[in-house]
Amino acid sequence: MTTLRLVLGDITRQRADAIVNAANSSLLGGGGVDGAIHRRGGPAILEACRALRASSYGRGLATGHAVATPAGRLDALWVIHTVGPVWQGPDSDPAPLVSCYRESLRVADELGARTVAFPAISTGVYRWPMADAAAIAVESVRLTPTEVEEVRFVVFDEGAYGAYSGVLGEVTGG
Ligand code: AR6
Repeated sequence: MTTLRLVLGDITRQRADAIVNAANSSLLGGGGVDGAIHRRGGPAILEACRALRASSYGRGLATGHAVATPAGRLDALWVIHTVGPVWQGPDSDPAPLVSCYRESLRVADELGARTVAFPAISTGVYRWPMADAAAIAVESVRLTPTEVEEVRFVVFDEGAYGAYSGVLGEVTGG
């Protein structure tokens, strides 16, 4: 049974076995969560990402996929990098965003991670509307079989907190 929690705050301040990064295909950093993770985690994360690009991920990480690196100086063992889809308007296919959550949990299971912190993937630079992304995030985690004991959704502002708490309330009936 996986417990779902909601936290308002900076994901780079979280203590968890794994922290999920809203990365891009290059795996070489960016803004938002990605920039914050690399800044606070230090150069070990980028070194590990470069090693991935030099080996199994020569063409980068595809949208909806996930891969882990060590977490450097973060209060975590691993960073799980995943690439969300860019919002293309109301006809956007949610499947790649669902896949980010499913694949991140699959990688977490491979690592033996029991606590995993997720940001609101795709809702920043990639512009996915928060209410829709929150529903997809919660539903995807709820429907993914996993050994992870705690999934923590870490959101950055009150609007996102409201969107997630609405969906989590519906899910738990509370
Ligand atoms: N802690 C928690 N949430 C945060 C933090 C933080 N420190 N910083 C931002 N957010 P984004 P994306 C929220 O843009 O949309 C990067 O350049 C933010 O308010 O980080 O998947 C990558 O390299 C938003 O709700 O991710 C890619 O190129 C959410 O996290 C691209 O952005 C996600 O915003 C990925 O875009």
